[in-house]
Amino acid sequence: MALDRNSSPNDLSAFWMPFTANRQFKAAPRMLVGAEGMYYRTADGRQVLDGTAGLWCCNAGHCRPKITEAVQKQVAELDYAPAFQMGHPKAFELASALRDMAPEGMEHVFFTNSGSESVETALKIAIAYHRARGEGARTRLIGRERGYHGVNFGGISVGGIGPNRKMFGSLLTGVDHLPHTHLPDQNAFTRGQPEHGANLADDLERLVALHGADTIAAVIVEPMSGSTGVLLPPKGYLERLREITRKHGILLIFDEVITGFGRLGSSFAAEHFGVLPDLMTTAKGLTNGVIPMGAVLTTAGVHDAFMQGPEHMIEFFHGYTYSGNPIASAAGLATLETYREEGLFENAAALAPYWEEALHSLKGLPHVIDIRNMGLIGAVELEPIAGEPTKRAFTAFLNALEKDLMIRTTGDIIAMSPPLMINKAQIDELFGKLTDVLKALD
Ligand code: PXG
Repeated sequence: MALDRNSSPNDLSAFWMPFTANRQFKAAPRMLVGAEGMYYRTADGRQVLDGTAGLWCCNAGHCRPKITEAVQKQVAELDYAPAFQMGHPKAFELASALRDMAPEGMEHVFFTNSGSESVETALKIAIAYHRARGEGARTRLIGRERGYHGVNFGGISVGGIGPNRKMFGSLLTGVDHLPHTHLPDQNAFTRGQPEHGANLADDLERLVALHGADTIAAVIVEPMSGSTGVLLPPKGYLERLREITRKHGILLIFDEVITGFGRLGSSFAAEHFGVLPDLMTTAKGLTNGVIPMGAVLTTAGVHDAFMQGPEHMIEFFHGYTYSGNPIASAAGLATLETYREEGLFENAAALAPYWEEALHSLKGLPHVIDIRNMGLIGAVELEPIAGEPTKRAFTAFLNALEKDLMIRTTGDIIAMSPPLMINKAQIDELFGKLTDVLKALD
């Protein structure tokens, strides 16, 4: 009998799985074999409600016809075109479409293949930008504690998650960090942006005094931290960061890999919060997760600084074999069309209050020490089991899956970010199941 690799691989040992407890997984595998709309299908035929849009990326839901057809058509028409010194129309079309949906002032788009690559690209643009303008001493990068900027060396250097950094040597030099903005004592159970903590942005003045503004290239932050447990910017915080960076000629990079493409009910967090950075990193929802792709958006000022010297010369010595790949570009165009045609960002904005209400109804359940939300994002922080951090939330994740609900956990925080096509009945289904899971937790 032919082996059905779609439902049951016969050997799990070769695949070293990313960010996974490999031994635990392989002892009790959790396989997804299909998906449609809001639901995954498991190998044993169950329909699992997707509470996380895959990994925060399938914002339009799963196997959406327009995106599927665009990919199928493109792969048969132009499979690949060299990314360097050659072009193909769809990459230009997608860049224009992105510019059009981005906040006013974002003018140019550099394509990558992931959020991590977008971060590396943005950091390199920032350093090279200053050098191109004759300020080559501006090489320092400033990130933030608990920040997540992917897993490459630049990203983990500016990132602030201990376990993602500590095994990997000395990282980039010349990096410093702002304090994180998670203040549970003052802000627990806040709906939306917390009141306290804007002053934490002033720490940037301390770093400027310490290092000298003329050595600092850029500050990179997630406007809302996702993977570190849904940490919202305190009211006034991002505005303050913008003010201080502008004052000192430091570029501000918003890492919008999670917050981009409707997650907060707006195209991007920059628009949502009314703060315009100099660069924005994106990925994930750009292609609905269907084909790997990322993009860095920049202002005209940043881009134009590179457009000098002889015209036959390459202006920026950076790029990837798959930058603007035709199939990814086709997927991106169809994804943006799907968002627009179905009004998915508007749906996210319209449902956000209902989502908030349902989420905060979990207050008072066992072990729940904080709840945070914005747009279609929610987090439930659990009291860790003494001496066994992460175990309580991981158990909740496993138990939720038993009840046909997929959530994400980071530390002892449950994070949820459903596809933006979710409806009220599915929000009820999600929080109904999660309530049962939390009530039964030890
Ligand atoms: N920046 C941010 C803000 C991210 O959230 C990346 C960069 C890196 O993207 P890539 O495409 O290289 O993975 C991310 C990725 C989770 C989770 O469950 C979050 C991410 C990835 C996987 C899981 O929190 N964020």
